[in-house]
Amino acid sequence: MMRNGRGIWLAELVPPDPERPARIATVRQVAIFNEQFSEARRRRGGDDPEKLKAVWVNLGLTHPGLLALAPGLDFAPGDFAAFREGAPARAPHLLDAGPSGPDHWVVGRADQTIHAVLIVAADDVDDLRGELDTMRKRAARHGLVVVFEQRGDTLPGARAGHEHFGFKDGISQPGVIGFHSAEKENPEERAGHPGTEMIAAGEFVLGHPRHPDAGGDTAPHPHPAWMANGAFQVFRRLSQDVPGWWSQVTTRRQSLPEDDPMSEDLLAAKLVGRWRSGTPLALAPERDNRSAQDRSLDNNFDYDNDREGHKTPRFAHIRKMYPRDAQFGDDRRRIIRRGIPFGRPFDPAAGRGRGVDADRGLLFNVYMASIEEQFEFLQQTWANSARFPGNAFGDGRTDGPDPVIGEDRAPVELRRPNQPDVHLDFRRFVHTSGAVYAFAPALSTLRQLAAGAL
Ligand code: N7H
Repeated sequence: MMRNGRGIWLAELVPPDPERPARIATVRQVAIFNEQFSEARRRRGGDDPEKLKAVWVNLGLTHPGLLALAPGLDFAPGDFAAFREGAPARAPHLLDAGPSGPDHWVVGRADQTIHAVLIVAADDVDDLRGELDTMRKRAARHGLVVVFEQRGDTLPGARAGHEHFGFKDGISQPGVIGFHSAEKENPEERAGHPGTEMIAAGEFVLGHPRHPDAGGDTAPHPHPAWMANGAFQVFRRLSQDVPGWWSQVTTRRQSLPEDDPMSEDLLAAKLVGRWRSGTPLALAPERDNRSAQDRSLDNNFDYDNDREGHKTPRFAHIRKMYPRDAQFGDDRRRIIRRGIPFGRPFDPAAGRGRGVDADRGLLFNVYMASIEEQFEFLQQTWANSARFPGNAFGDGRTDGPDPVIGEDRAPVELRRPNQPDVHLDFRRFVHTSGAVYAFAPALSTLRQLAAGAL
């Protein structure tokens, strides 16, 4: 039976009766809609279909949040240390210190108790306002407090789909076995998405076999039955200093000899691993041949023929995050990224709130089966470490940390054929301004929680 305001609030979002529709979207509903949307857009020659609009609600619960709904809830046989301890306690492992330290966060600080992360996504701004209004009233009615609210938006006009530094985002996502269909000729690849590897569902949701490790083991992560089909969620509010980033690119370019052929654009692409348009350096190492490039091939590459990092540096953000090389066991490190920019684009001529006076960045929001083995590993062991992948390649070379999200003051080694290596120091222009670790339960579990049955 429902015991408190929180339980009643949850029951309004997710009625315990499975016959009654829930306000929380399932992954499958969203996937079907996205498929229809893409199809309609194709039919309209690339324009968004006006009639096809939706509002989606997603709910993640923190460790204290789950316990508030179901006191004494049993997590055995899992450990879930990162989730239990929470994001601020884990910050030192991730080198979130100084301006990125948890005391400065606007959300997720140790002195804020957060129970839930509610995401409301809509195609239409009035629909969004309407849904938020309903959500706020419902929360107030049941004595819930909105600790923090953050608006996120796709950037306007030609910047749509790009993040604030100007790079196209959301190009590479894992294919999920049993959810996406595989290519008939090559079942390891997602149908219609060349280069997109199919990964076992157990890497993203609990209760399913994992991607085989080096010894062939596919055992799912240990978890209690109520966690099956749920995913861990890492939310990070990452502030970006856009002018700082680009002025650094300019000054570092200027530190190279005048006759060096490296353009500022190429240097920026070397830091990310893709040109601003999204074209990967692996396929276009000298200049962005976007018009000649088939967009569907933007993911169809690996770094096997570029061991030295002459095309895509070994420190480049996308290479650090997904080395596309089985020897790193990266199939077990993938994450499903569902981020969106916050703040208005940097455009100082447009007046207040558009220049350095305003905060802007990425609402980094990702899903996975293990926070420690996926998000934290990527940040700590690959992004922050100057010695990855040199140490793993066994050539002992130190290439530098990830210059986008890695440790501040990243000294990186730029390697090019027939030229001496160039050593460049990069400050980090992304800082953490909030973080919450949550768990997004399956709908059936939310119904049980709402019924007070767990
Ligand atoms: Fe990254 N950026 O603009 O530089 N990211 N990222 N990221 N990121 C990616 O390939 C960026 C962050 C990953 O599959 C692209 O889809 C920025 C964190 C992963 O080849 C661009 C921030 C973590 C991938 C950026 C930021 C990751 C990826 C290319 C912070 C995890 C896929 C788009 C403000 C710890 C790699 C694409 C692959 C891609 C940027 C954060 C991880 C442009 C600005 C914290 C796994």
